[in-house]
Amino acid sequence: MMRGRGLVNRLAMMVAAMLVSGIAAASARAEDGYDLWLRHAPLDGEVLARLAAFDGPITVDSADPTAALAVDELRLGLDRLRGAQVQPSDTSKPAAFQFECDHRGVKADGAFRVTSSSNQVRITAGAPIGCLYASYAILRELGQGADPATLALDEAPAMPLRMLNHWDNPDGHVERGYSGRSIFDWWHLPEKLDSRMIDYARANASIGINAVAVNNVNARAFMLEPRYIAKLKRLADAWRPYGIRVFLSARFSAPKDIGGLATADPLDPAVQAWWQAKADEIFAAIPDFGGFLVKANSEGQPGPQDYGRSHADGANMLAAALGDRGTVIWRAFVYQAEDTTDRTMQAYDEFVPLDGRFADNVIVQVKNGPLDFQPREPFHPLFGAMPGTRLMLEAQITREYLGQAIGVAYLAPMWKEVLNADTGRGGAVSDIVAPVGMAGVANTGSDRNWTGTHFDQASWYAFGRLAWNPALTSEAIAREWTALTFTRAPEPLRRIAAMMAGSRDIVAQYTAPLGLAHLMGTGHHYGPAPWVCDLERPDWNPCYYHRADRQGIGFDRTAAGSNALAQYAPGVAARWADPATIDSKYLLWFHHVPWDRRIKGGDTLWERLSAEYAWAEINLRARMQGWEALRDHIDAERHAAVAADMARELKDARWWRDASMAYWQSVNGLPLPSGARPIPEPLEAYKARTFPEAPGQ
Ligand code: GCV
Repeated sequence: MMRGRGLVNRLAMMVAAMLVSGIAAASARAEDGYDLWLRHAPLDGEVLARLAAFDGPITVDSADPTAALAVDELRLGLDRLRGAQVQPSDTSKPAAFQFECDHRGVKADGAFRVTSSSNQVRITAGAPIGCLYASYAILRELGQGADPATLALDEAPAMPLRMLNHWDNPDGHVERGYSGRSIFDWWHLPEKLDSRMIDYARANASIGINAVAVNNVNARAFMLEPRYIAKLKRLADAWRPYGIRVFLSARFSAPKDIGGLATADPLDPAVQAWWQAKADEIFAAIPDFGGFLVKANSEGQPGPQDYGRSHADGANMLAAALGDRGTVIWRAFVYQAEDTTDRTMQAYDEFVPLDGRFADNVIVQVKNGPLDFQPREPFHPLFGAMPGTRLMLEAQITREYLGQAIGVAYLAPMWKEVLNADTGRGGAVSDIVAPVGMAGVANTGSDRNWTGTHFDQASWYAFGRLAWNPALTSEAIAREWTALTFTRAPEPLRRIAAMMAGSRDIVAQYTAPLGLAHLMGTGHHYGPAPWVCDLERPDWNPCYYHRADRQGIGFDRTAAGSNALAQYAPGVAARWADPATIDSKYLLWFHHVPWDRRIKGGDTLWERLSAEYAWAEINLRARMQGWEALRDHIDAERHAAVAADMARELKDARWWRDASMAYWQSVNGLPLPSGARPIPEPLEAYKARTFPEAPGQ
């Protein structure tokens, strides 16, 4: 009896202590991924002991709401890191964490400095947002096991605009979304604000994201109506303390669609007045409104060319309406149905002649490659080719063409590939976009873990970290994210980060080997369909891109073909001009190569193509075994979820290989290379597969 009562009392005391510390929910909560990289798993051992000396209060010199959040976030994070050992801070002691959020010596753009001594951490920032970023940075360091007594950070964001673009529709469907429904509850706004909106803002602020375009670039004009402005205002007010400005995707024809005008011609004074009044109305509700994101004259969207005007005419008209209050982000993702010699060349052809003609508050947003977020593309030739225009990089975090939240594809290596690419025209892509910014097409949704798979959180994280500092390596970011999200134990951490590092290459290997592109299913973009050749627009057909015939495969973009190579600086073009020397990952992007041509490494093209698929399968199996070996280091719920993701990816990779090889064989008439696994089903069986249930369409 006595012993039993003693145990009950001890348990009661533990529960009380947990409630005091505010961690009850955290420790009781299953690891379902909702907390992202902000779970702040309790420290132990020596690292925890080092934190004990920092038991004085947290002080701040500012009454600003963002400064208050900096304190709250740090306190919450420290409490969680201290786990069951947390004590209320000793207010008789000097400050353990001292914030100065209005420090003249630090820039006000979010920069901060952190210095520390044996029992005190001092944070200085030029503005409260710098203090908030510093809180997250301190927690990031401590969460990786850093010694609080030796913290020394001096950081500033490399890019002014660090933005997420949501392709979320007002009805809750997300275009190219694979993680549930939209996180935005337009139905209940503005009266009700879902608490997820705050968690979303925290997650974004913790990685430095400072702008969000809330709606699809395939925009609905009614989102500019007063009732939507009221909804947007509620979001803007909620996110302001986290340093996040809202942007709206604007439909160019809105003056006609909802404004009662007969035209949306950007040179028409009535149209100009309509946008001016609209901008004034939005700024009256949301003084720090970011501006408009516009997809114009692309894939059926309206635009200035409908009136014989240029992209610059359209963008500048909107820019004048915003004035110095906001920014127009004008997308360079354009291609016309009529001009189909080589779709990858159209943006360059349309935009380069407009260089220098965009207003100062216009940014042209350029996808990483010239086609469309394929698993692998060379960098977009517009980077470096428009020195008189502010260009920002558009990346896709959601995996439209990279497996759609199935399996693992960590995308930082892909973005680093483009950021590091030397344009041959005065710097790397990162040099060109760093003064402006980077946008990522969001992969968030209503799924409990936000992103469909646990590992897809890593790409969201990495996107923010790279926009903050493009010099970070994808490996370092993977290690950081793994420590915060899964485990700090060095060996499992090393193995997980290594798995992540090669994951995108594996997807490219089985969906787009050797520089092939756009081989996926029509509409939903899921799975292989290289056989599709008869869609109404030539440049929507996989055949248009792979150009496979009896002799060979690949798109000739040399001078003998479309000459897209000439859009690159001569030094860059020279690197890719010769099929014998080009990096094989771009071989079939730039060259049409005979099936029997011996390529780098000695195999024939046909043998090598077959081998790429086989290697992908081997890599995926090895990764599954590697994950299985980590079972004891990962909580059961997330371990099982990831194992299931990996199994599905292996199945899909085998399908990609079988269906693709069956089709290539039907074109080239060659036997399978020796040693290749037989193809289990006839080509017709692969062609017959349909996926009406595929999400994101
Ligand atoms: C939002 C690709 C996608 C479209 C997307 C478009 C774009 O074509 O498949 O869903 O539309 O890119 O970036 O505008």
